[in-house]
Amino acid sequence: MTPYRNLSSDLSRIANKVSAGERISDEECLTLFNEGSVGLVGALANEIKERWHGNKVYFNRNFHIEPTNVCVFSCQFCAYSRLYANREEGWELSIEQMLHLVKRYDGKPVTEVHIVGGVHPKMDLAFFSELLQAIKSHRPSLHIKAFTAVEYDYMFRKAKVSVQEGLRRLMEAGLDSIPGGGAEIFAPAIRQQICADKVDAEGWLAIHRTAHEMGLPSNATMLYGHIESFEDRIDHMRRLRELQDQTRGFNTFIPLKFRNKDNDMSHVKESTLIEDMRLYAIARIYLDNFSHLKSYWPMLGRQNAQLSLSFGVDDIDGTIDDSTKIYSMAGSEEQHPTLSTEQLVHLIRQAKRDPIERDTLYNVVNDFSTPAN
Ligand code: V47
Ligand code: SF4
Repeated sequence: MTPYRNLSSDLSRIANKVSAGERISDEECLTLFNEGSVGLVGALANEIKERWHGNKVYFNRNFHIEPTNVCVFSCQFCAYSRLYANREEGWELSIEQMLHLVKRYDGKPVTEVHIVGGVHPKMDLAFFSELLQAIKSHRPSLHIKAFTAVEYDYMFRKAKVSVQEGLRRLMEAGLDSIPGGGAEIFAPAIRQQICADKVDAEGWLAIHRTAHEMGLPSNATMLYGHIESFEDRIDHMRRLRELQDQTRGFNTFIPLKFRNKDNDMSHVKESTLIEDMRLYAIARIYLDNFSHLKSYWPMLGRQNAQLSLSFGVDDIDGTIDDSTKIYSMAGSEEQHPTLSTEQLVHLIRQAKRDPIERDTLYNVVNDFSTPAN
C-alpha cells in the first residue's frame, strides 16, 4: 500500500496493482501521466526499483568514439550533425585515428567503448568491420557497443545485405551489443515532423528483434519532452514492452531529455525537472519487463541524474571521459562530460545508494557499497 491518502479511485487501484507487482495497461499509464503526482509515481517507481535492485545503483567505465558528425539525414532536434552536402564543418575519423583513441586507454580499467555517430555514405559496412576488427585485435576484452539501428539500416541497405547478414559480419568482426539510439518517438505523426527521413519505427524494431534473435543484446531510448503527447510516449513504450515480451533482448531503457540549443527545434521549450522525474518514474512502472532504467547524466546533468535515483532509476551510465559531443552541442549543462570513478561513486553515495561498477551486461566488476572500496 502506498502512504498516499485521498487518491482518486483510479489512482488508488493503479497504486495497489503496482505494489502487487502487476502490469499496468496503456489506459492506466495515461492516468498516471495525467493525474499522478511526482510524489506518488516516484514512490511507486522506487518500490519497484528497490524490489529488483535493492539499494544498488550501477555505473560503468566507458568512453565514446564518434567516427563522424557528417550525416545524410536531417533530424530537426540534432545540433550535432553537419549535412553531407556542407562537409567543411564536419569531422571524419580514419580507422587509424579511432584506434589511436582506443590506445589512449591502454592500461586503464575501462570495460566498454560506445561507438555512434552521423550516417556518412563513405563509412560503410566494410569500413566498420575493419574498425571493429582492429579494436578487438588490439584489446579483445573491451566490450564494443556500436551503431544505432539508424546507422545499420543505411549501412546494410547500401551493402545490399539483409539485417541478419550485416549483423553476422559485424559480430564476427567484434560487435558485442547495440546501443539504444535512433528510436526517438515511434508514432508516425511525430516522427514525420522531427526525423522524417531516417528509419521508421517498424525498421528500428525489426533490427533490434533480429539482433536479439541472434543473441546480440541491445538498449532502447526515447527522446522525450518536445512535441510528443503522453499518448505518443505510451505508444512508444508499448511497442518496446511488446518486443521485450517476445525476445527479452533489451538490457536497459534510457529516456533522453530533449535539449533545445542550436537545432531546428530551438523554439520548443525543454521539459521541467518535475516532468523529467515523473517520466522516469512512469517508465519504471510501465516497462515491467525491462530490468534496468538508465538516466544518462551527460544529457540530464549530474545533479538531476542524482535525483532520478529516487524515481526508479538504477543506472547512470559511465565515466565517458569527455568523449561525446552530442549533448554538449545541444545545450546540456555538461559541456565536457567526464566523471572519474571516484566522482561517480561519490555522486551515488550522496544519493544514499550503493555504487556498483558493472560491465555492459550488468555483471558486477567492483562493489563499492562499503566505503573501504
Ligand atoms: O538517437 C540527439 C539523441 C541519441 C538530441 O544505449 C538528443 O547506452 C536530446 O542513443 N536532445 C543518441 N537528445 C545517443 C543514444 C545513447 C546515449 C547514451 C547511452 C546509450 C546506450 C544510447 O541522442 C539520438 C537522439 O535521440 N539526441 N540530439 C537533443 N538535441
Ligand atoms: Fe544524423 Fe543521428 Fe543527427 Fe539524425 S540524430 S541528423 S541520424 S546524427
